[in-house]
Amino acid sequence: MKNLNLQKLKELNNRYVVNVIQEAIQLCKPAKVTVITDSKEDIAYLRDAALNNGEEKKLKMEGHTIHFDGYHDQGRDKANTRYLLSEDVNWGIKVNSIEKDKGLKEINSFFDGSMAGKEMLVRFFSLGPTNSVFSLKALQITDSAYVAHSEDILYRSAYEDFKELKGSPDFFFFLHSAGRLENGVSANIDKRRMYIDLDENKVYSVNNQYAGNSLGLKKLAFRLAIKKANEEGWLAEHMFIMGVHGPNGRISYFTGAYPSACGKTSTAMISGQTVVGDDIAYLKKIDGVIRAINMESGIFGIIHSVNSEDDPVIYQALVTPGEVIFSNVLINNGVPYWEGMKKDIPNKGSNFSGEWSEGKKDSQGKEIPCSHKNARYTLRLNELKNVDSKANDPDGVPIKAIFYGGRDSDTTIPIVESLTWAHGVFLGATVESETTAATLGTRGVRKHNPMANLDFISVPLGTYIENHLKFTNDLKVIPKIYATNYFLKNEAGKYVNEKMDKRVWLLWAEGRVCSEFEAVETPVGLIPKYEDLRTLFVRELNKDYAKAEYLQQFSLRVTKYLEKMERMIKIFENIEMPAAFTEELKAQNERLKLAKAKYGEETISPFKFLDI
Ligand code: SPV
Ligand code: MN
Repeated sequence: MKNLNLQKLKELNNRYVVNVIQEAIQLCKPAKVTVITDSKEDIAYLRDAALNNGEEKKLKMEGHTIHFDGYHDQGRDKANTRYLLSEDVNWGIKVNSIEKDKGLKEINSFFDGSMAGKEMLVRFFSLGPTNSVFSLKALQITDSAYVAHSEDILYRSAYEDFKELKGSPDFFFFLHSAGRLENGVSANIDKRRMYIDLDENKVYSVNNQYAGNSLGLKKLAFRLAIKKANEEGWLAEHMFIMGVHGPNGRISYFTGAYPSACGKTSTAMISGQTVVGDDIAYLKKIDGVIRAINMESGIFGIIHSVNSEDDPVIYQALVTPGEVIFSNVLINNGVPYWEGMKKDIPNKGSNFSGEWSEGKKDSQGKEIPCSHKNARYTLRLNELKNVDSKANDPDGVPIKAIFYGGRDSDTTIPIVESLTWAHGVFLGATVESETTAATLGTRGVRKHNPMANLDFISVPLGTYIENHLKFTNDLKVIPKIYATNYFLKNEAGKYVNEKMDKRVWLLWAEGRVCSEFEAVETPVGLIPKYEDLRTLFVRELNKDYAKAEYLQQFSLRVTKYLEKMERMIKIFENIEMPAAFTEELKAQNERLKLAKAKYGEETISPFKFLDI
């Protein structure tokens, strides 16, 4: 290590920091080690490093670059993401784990010499705004300048803040190596591993580049944060945070949890509203109010179907000079193209499969699209016109409502308000969603996904839900909870809503938290009145909203709901859950059974509940 780098480490005055770096150097054997501080020069160095080592290439537009992940490294690899555990655990959910010594031995053998001839980059970050009671500190070591650059866009640099640790080991540690590169992408995908040590707050990730696998600070840190939150009585959630703008300049802050690629970013980006964060929120109780921060400062978003009509704000940022990393899109003549951009797409260029031309097939004879379904953009939130003025507030924003949603084509209605907080926790805990391209594996399979957080829950499910149930103790204001479903289809297999309709659901909920609308009580919760939605459709979208549409969208598919309850009863039968949750499940099932007996129908019109 050069003197200057040593000096930068010395100034932190933290032997734990020095120890983990020394161990990583001994194991990975880099040709060079560079410590990156918060200085402009250091950050510029890193940006150039990604271009010099070929992980990123410049595009035509100023500040834009392209990065490709390997053909088989296009999403989170759940199977090879494991907890390092010293003993067997029963968390009530599928836990992917490996015996700690065995796992460490295996992954260390992959790390051994993995940085030979390469540069090791050392970076310091804050998860959340600096100088905030919410925030955590994180140390990232990587040989991928793309990873270090992405984290620069997505998180807050915090070398200076590490000095405030005053020598304590209270930070998360992430070691990553992309492994051997071939044409700029990780070559040994069969040896891709992401191992998480919850006891020591350390994560090891090797032979990969896709951000969900490689960036310690994203979903790997999230798993560590969930455990910490559960021990300390706060919440770390897979949630957006947004300012919802009601009439007369009123702003109510909402959070919302959705599985990957199921509408989380698109809700946070609904036009007329402001965004605080789109992926991971930390929630704490402060002076009797739930407040939340975005632990990130950028967006790693899905680019598929981003276009000037549906996502005007993001689209604008993607066609304006500024710091943007595109990944796994099509590049032709230095210009990025992707499916669903509503523009003419050239019939050749380079993409995640290498040189591409229309009609190119994979080894199974399947046509390779111009861009991957999980292709992404990485940009700073402050590149967006709709960033909320409190996005970096160390005190966070006060939360008035929480949304939960899944990709459910046949059962749950577009929006429902919970009867109580406990019922809302129940609604979140019973989210079901069809799998998407954000993770490797089959798409379109219905899966139970509590709080849209199944992939990341790092404590027993019962403990996690209990933590939610008791979160409102001592609160002055209890947020309302909503379950949404943007993906309901009719019998002909057609979506019953248009993309933009979610703006109406959002503004209805905003009215509700400000005591503006009445609601109709149904067995599954409180639903909007037709008249209110009709007013909102005109106000927000300038659209007529017919009774027939309301009827199609809000009729209670009671048989389908009962089938869902059967699935839930089966799942939760074998899980140790808090009594309050079990009661909610029982009560929900009873209410549905009663309604079915009373009306004797498969599907009950929402107007029927008006007369109760
Ligand atoms: C998600 O898959 O939930 C994402 C992208 O937000 S990543 O976790 O980075 O794969
Ligand atoms: Mn996510």
